[in-house]
Amino acid sequence: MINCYWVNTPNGRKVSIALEEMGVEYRLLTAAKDGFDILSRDFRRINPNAKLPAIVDHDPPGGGEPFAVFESGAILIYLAEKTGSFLSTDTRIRSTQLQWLMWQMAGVGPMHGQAHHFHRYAPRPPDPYALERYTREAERLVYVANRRLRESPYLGGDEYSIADMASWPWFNQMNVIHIAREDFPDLNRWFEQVAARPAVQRGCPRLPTRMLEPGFVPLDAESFSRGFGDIMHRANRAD
Ligand SMILES: N[C@@H](CCC(=O)N[C@@H](CS)C(=O)NCC(=O)O)C(=O)O
Repeated sequence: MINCYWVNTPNGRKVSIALEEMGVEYRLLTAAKDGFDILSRDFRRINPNAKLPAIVDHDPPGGGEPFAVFESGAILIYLAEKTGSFLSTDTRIRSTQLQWLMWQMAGVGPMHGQAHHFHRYAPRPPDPYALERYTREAERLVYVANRRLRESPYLGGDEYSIADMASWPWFNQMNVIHIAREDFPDLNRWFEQVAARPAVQRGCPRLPTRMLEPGFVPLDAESFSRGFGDIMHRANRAD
């Protein structure tokens, strides 16, 4: 049994999609339903970075104590290796799949994440330079993906892999940052193909329309502080 500490965001959905694809027995735990606090010392024993997602495998390969994994990319690799699926054992293919996974983790995630932040949550009016910088960089990465998917069925090559699971949830929400997926036909072809997979539909249930629409989301002072402000920073500075 794997406990998955989860939040319904693109990083969270990568892992729920992977768990569904790989047929692993798991339990999704959310802060609201299960009462954990990512800013607590207890949670930092699972994820020292105090973020979601994170997993605890109660039946790790080789046995022994339950094993915790944080960072969505590391979780995808761990699950792929545990189940022997969606990550090739051929050196070249595996490297290509990992290159596109790392590209997502180091590029698409942070850049689209910051673009989402400035479009949705930054105290208004957002800094125009920050808004432009992150939106343009996010868009540049979409061009890179579109070109890649013109020459290759999937991001990691001929086979669907954890590289696709990592990028798909982010490309599902691009209109929030005013990038229309329909303007990128090769990316769109791949997107629809992945969207049709039953495991993807189970791991990423249809999102409420408000999550897919552009627009500022006002947060009350406490939610803002816990997510982005003083409460979050104070908790992360504490021993
Ligand atoms: N690089 C990390 C990013 C983790 C991250 O920033 N998670 C966000 C959600 S996407 C988070 O935990 N935010 C605080 C919260 O949701 O309460 C990963 O891919 O796992």
